[in-house]
Order: sequence, then C-alpha cells, then structure tokens
Amino acid sequence: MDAQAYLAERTPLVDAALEAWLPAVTEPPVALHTAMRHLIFPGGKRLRPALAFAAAEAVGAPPARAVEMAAAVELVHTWSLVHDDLPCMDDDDLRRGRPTVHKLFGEAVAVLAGDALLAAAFEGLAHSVEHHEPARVAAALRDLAHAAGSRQLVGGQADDLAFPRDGATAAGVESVQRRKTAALFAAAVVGGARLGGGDGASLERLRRFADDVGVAFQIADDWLDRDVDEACSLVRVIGADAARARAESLLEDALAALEPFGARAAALRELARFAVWRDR
Ligand code: GRG
Repeated sequence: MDAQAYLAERTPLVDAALEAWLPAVTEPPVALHTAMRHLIFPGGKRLRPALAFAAAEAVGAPPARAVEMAAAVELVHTWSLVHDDLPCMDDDDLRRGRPTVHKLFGEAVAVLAGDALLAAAFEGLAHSVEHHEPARVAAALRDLAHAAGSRQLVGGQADDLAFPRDGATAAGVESVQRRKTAALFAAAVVGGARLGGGDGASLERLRRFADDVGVAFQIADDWLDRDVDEACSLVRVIGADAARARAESLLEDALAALEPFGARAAALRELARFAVWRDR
C-alpha cells in the first residue's frame, strides 16, 4: 500500500477520536470551541497520526491500539500551527488552504484555542489508561510533554525565531529542525509503538528512525519552499542540491533502522519515503 492510500485509510480512525475528544461547537464558549475545530477539521495530511498507527503495526499490534497517541499528537501539532501563524510569530493568513484561526476569530481566541488544543491532547491521551498499561500511558504522556516543551518543539521555535542570518551552519539548522519538527515525529512513532506493546530495543530503533525522518521531512519542506528566503533553512545555508542530498541520506539511515522489523514496518517505510518525496 502506498503512503497516500495508507493516510486515506487511517485518517477516519484518528478523526473519530478527535471528534469525540473536542467539545461540540454548540457548547459554550461557542467561539472558542468553533476556533478549536477550525483547523482540526477537515485538517491536513494527518501524517503524524499515520506514523503512530504504522509504528503500532511495526511492533505487531493492530493500528487501533495507537489511536489515542495519534489523536494527541495531531492536537499538539495543530496547537503549534495555530500559534505559529499568529502575527507575533510567522503572521500567516492561510493554513491548510483556509484562513488562519486568528484571521477568523481574532488573536486572543486563537491563543486560547491553541492552549486548549494542547490541553485536550494530554486529557485524551491520559484516558487511554482505560485500556492500556498505566506505565505505558505515563511514559507516552511524559514523552509527548517533553517533545512539546522548551527542550524540543517550543525551544526549537524560539531558536528558529532568533536564528542568525550570518554565520549559520548546517549543524545549527539541523539542531533547530530536530527540536521544532522531528521531536513530534518521534513522540508519534515511539508513543504508537509503546501503546502497541513494543519492547525497549524496538522503541529505541523507532526513535532513531523517526528522528531522521522528521529532520528529512523538514529539509524537504525547506526544499519545497526553496524560493522563500528563510534564515533557518538548510537550502539557504548549503544550497538546494546539497540539502536534498542530506534529506535522502537521512531517509536511508531511517530505513536502515527499520531492518529488524521486516514486513511489519512496510507502512512506516512508505510514510518515510512520502515525508521526503511529497510535493507538499
Ligand atoms: C508556536 C508553539 C509554537 C510552535 C511552533 C512546529 C512549529 C513550532 C511550528 C509550525 C510551523 C512549521 C513550519 C513547523 C515545521 C513543521 C511543519 C513543516 C509543519 C507542517 O506539517 P505538515 O506538512 O502539515 O504535516 P499538515 O497541515 O499536513 O498537518
């Protein structure tokens, strides 16, 4: 099955959880709840949820075992997009082909909607203790909180905003990308495998896989935006061809980490290739 077909097949699974977790738009505060759902539905590619499902499959579990991880990661991702689009950050008018949350609902509601999406992620994931070992759920919560926090996603964003135009190095760019983008990929994959019952050695291999795929995904994003002048972009620092070569080399490393999983990791392999070769 190719990645697009896998994404299409798994998206209804995560969407059902998101639908159940998020308050209805009729529930007060109506503007806040409408704003929370605005970017979630119909949503984007749902790549991070698909990675969580595929990771559960890689350790021999049915994909549904990872549904709470998939939904939680998508909520954290969407929080970061809502806040990233704000005037004080990237100041974007469009996201997922639609007006950004602050454009439709105002800045204050957008800040609050992002905050509430983040909280909803942890509330929903915590509920998975109803059908998973508590220690696995606690570890998944810990990893997701770490990935979202100041040492990973938020810290990566802080360094991205302050990224120097002069004297930038490839290592400096990759350090930001590992935190801003790859950390959430790793939380999705490791968390999906954790809830799928994976052992420690499998989780460690999958973490290396996801970390490399996450950086390669971000480099591919920079490559697709190669005409945009971004300070923290590998394309700007080493050029488009060298950046593409680096993404391909990271993809090779990622695929090598999957070797012991054999056919069970077929979906992860397809998603990794898609992350690097997608056209948007
Ligand atoms: C402001 C809290 C805060 C965090 C900002 C993750 C992040 C940090 C900002 C998001 C903006 C951005 C360009 C991040 C890099 C990751 C990325 C390319 C996101 C887009 O991911 P896709 O392509 O989007 O998977 P869809 O819409 O398909 O889910």
